[in-house]
Amino acid sequence: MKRRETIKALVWASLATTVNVQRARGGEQKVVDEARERRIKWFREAKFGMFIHWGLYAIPAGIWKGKEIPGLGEWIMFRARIPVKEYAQLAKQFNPTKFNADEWVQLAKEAGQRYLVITAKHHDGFAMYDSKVTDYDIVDATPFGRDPMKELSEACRKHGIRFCFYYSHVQDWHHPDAVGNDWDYDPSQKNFARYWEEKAKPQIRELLTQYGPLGLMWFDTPRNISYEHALEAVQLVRSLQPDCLVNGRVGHNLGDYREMGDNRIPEDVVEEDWEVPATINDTWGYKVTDNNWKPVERLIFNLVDIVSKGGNYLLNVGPTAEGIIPEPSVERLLAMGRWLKVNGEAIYGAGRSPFRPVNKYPWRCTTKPGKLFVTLFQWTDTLELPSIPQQVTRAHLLVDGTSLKFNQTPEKVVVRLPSSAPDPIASVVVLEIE
Ligand code: FHN
Repeated sequence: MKRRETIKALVWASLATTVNVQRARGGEQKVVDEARERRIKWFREAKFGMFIHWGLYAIPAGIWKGKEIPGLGEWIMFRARIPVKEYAQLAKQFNPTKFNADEWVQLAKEAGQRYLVITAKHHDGFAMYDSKVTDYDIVDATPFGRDPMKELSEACRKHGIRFCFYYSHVQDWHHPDAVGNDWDYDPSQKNFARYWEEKAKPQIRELLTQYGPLGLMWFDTPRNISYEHALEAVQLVRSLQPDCLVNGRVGHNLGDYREMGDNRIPEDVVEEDWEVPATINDTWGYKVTDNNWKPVERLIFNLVDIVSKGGNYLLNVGPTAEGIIPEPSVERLLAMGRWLKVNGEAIYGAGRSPFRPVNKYPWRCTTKPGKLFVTLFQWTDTLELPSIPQQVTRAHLLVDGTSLKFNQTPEKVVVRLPSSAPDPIASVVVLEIE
């Protein structure tokens, strides 16, 4: 067999059995890790999650002392160099009386999202849960006085959504020894190990022991964390919740899967397990001036594109200080959910496209044993696919099972399509193969 054919045969074979390896430090060592294989099963099936960035930054919502602060909403403390003492005053105003855990989780459910990751503590250092490690938390420092994480964890359990925490383990602009705040604290005087022992570790422990089983711990901005600290974070998770995944940004490739850059969808298939965190507008934390909402067509395309390349889509919402998820996000998520209700078979638990490079084609292909799901975003008379080594036995529309005529030659497969698109946004053609 020629080299190109061998590669192609391997690609098709990998659809049946994906060889998974654990990425170890530096990537030198590759071993199959059975425990990880078990842990990550749900994540491979889930494909679509809700990210929630919610914290004190939702109060200024991008405006400080009458001035719009450029950049991400949740970075306002850093961008405006707000002193710790001043920023901490926001807690006294934080009273999200419209917060309803059940409504948020129900929205995720209706959107077709299978897991929910929420900021327990972002870089501003404020704990959005009842922490005994500090009084700088939502229960002790705000008039609200409730623990929204408890309510969300219970709602998630009730609705069958995996509950997960985001925790900023390296940056903490409130703590004098953590990374990030050089306007209140002199970097040369910092002792990261002190922050790690007295805040980060005990808080990670709290999150792993107070909210029931977690789907994953989502760490962020590892910066120059030492190998030992990153390993300690992972070991803490492993010792307290062996089934809980750790995302790639814990540092030193020690996570269970790879985290892509924010809103960075790779050009082609990636053979590892991976996820892309993404925004619906531009910011993560609520920002009143950010109305750059992505159209639902783009969001659905992104979801299919990501799944066809082997990844998960973690799509963010930034609730207001009152506890409301902005309406433009709600509308879009509900539209995605409506699409998934009909076409979810092409997404949940689906595997990578055998047609590569993926970006060469206007459609996207996802796979299950014996089936290819081809999602078209522009409707045409015929769908032309490159050569498929197996015999195609049937082609039909996913929406209603209508059979489609097709012609298979060694070079290509041509499927004849009905005159109008079954779905105005994206329609799925199923090919059954031997
Ligand atoms: O700095 C954060 C940012 O605020 C946001 O939380 C994103 C989400 O992936 N992570 C960091 C930047 O990559």
